[in-house]
Amino acid sequence: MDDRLSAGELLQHSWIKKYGKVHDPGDEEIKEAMINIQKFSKANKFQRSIISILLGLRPKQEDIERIRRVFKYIDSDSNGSIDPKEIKLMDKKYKVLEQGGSWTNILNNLDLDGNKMIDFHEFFIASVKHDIYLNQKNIDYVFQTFDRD
Ligand SMILES: [Ca+2]
Ligand SMILES: [Ca+2]
Repeated sequence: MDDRLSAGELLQHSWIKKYGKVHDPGDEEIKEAMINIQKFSKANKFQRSIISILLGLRPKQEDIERIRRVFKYIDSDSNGSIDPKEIKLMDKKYKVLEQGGSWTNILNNLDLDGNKMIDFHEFFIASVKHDIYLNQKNIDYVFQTFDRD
């Protein structure tokens, strides 16, 4: 029995060594997501619904993948949702919470379906870079959609 690694195993082995960390989000990505979440939570209800409609219509695949990595990273107990405890833990490292702010309140504003947990969909809407989506073309599109009656 040959105990050398097969080509496939070898490839996988060196890939893990070299790129194994590629699926962990970078500090900048996490920080940016948390800053965006905070910004989003301060927008009014109308602005928040426009953003969520836009993102529901035309999410960019690269954004979904990037934000999913950040989401999984913050979701430390891997139960598929983020709670205040988990994001507070992150903030100990990244310190993005503004003075007088509260992650519990921020997450409340993100919780669109009111189940007290932030799922990926809710997290994505809040943490993606909004200005890319908030261009005139997209906003016109939303208003045309609502203008039909
Ligand atoms: Ca969790
Ligand atoms: Ca929720």
